[in-house]
Amino acid sequence: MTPELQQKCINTIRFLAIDAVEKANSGHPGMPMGCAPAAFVLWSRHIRFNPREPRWANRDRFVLSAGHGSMLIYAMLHLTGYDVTMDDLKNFRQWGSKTPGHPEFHDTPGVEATTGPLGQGISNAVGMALSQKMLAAHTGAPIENFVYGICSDGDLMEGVASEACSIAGHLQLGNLVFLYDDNLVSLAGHTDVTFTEDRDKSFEAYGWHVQHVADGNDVEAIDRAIQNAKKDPRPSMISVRTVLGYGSPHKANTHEAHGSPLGKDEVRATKDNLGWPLDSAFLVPDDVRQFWAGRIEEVKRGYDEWQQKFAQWKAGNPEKAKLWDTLAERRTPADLAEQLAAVIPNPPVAESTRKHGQAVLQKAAALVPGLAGGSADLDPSTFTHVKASGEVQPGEYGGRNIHFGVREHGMGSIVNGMAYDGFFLPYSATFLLFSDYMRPPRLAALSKLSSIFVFTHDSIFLAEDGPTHQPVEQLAALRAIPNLEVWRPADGLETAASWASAIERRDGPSLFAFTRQKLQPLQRAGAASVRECMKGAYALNDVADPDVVVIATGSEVPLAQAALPLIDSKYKVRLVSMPCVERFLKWPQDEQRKLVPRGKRRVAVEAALGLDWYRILGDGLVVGVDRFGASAPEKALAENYGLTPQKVAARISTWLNS
Ligand SMILES: Cc1ncc(C[n+]2csc(CCOP(=O)(O)OP(=O)(O)O)c2C)c(N)n1
Repeated sequence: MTPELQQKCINTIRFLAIDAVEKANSGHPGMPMGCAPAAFVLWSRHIRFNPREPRWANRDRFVLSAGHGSMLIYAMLHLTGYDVTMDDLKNFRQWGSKTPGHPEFHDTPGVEATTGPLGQGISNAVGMALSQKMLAAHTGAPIENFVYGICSDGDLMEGVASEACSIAGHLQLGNLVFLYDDNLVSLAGHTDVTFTEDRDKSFEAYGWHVQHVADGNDVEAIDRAIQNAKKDPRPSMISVRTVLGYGSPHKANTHEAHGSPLGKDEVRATKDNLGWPLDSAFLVPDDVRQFWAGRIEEVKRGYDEWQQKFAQWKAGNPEKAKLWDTLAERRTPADLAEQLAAVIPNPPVAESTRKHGQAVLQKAAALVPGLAGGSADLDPSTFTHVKASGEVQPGEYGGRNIHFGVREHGMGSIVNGMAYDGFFLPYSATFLLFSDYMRPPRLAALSKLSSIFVFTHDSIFLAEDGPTHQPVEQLAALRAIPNLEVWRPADGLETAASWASAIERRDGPSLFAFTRQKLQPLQRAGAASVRECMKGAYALNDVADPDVVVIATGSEVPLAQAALPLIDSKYKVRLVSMPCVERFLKWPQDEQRKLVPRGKRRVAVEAALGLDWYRILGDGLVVGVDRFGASAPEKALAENYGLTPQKVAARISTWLNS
């Protein structure tokens, strides 16, 4: 390839980004302008892909952590033959387009992760790299790929990136290669006012291999660094000194090039400066197209060769091939829920739902080989360690217990990264209060990932540890996330239903709120069915034509059941257990009304802030917790917060009679 053609290829990327941002009249041109040479090197010499099969198992993954530079990846996907057309580029940031403002997993073939919240992409990439290491170790399949990415100053300033990169270094994820767009400029100005730590030392301390490229336009130097990175057994960070908005005579190296169109005059001046046809828009010169056509052919040959190798491996390893298919297709037994329910003691015993969760998880892991995860240094409290599985350790990826350390945010993002990758069904675990340190459930919900978030110690009734550890408003906040199913089971059967539902769910994440404290067994009329619990709500005592419906979840179901006989006897009370509000709200309206009839008085009992209950209660009563908790034994808390059977019954009766 001549130096002229190479330069043309690079400038094509720059001007596709510039023109799309200009046409949309919004977006971020500066990052793609600076990173175009790095992107060119990555896709023309390293990344192995198949545009016809974007989810090819052995593809190299690419994650644009600096998601604001989305036009960079859209331009690359267009040039490399993915189903991202020129019209799609022209529709950048428009309603229903394949080219939204920030990359979104389900919107664009070739986009591996939804990015934009800085720090997430690089942390997801750690999860993908771990997933591929584990896939290779579990199956022995010929996995030979890398997870590449580009991150920015903003990414590395975010704490979540430090958490995830620390784990990546510890676990020696040598299949992870990141380029750092080290342009010294962020959104509001130069980084000398915010970010002067020695990044090299930070990453070396994490156990990464660190290299520098002094000039972001030096294609050969970038190439050499990537080659070195691939040979090194550690994860790699290649710091590339780029110029934000490179080529723009008046805006390069200023934050003005970061997040707004260059403007008509500056676009012309930039075209003039870089020798690009002045009146062109969305230009891809013929020889540039030809070059990429050649590259597509080249990677196709690599794809064909690998597919052959893979087919041979499968033929020679029927057992492992079966495991591969089980993971790839996420096969689960048809009677999963029943098998999980069978591990619950019968007749039921007083137990915490975290402890029930432990028993269910052991069985689930035996039935679902892709189930893998761990806690943020809380296994002895969350009970989420799988005894029959090995540990994931540096250089050893054949286990399924992952030790995330005290890094909740990183854990959530790594779990999402594994879920994006799609082979393992990942779970995290910590205390419910620390969901405040861990917001990735939102991105999992947005991206329709099957991540599972286990939270224990789910109310003030964790007791003596006090209000810093006692969740109050967290359930309401989590239930406010669209497409997240929040399960708060009341006993072993509902716990089995929660796990079964989460494992079977294909269109979004699930979250569990398990108790620390033991719960009295529920009084169930007749044989209870796990499938009924999986619907998310059901009546525990079927009273025809009730005057009042009391809805409870988790630890407050046995409490409400104990309160029931103490409520003013002139009222007929139906008690509903609602382990998953979101599932109930998906029922057809007439079904909902059969369980919670229209015009009847309604009460919710839940040891949490009741904000979210008014969706169902209307002007009903919430018996909950509307202030911070306190450090005290469980009994004293129940007395002082009005959550004894007597006090709950008295409160409901007074309200009914008022
Ligand atoms: C978590 C998060 N906080 C804030 C933002 C808003 N934001 C977008 S880009 C950016 C910083 C841009 O600086 P840098 O990462 O260096 O990108 P560059 O300007 O070099 O493209 C900020 C603060 C965000 N996207 N995510």
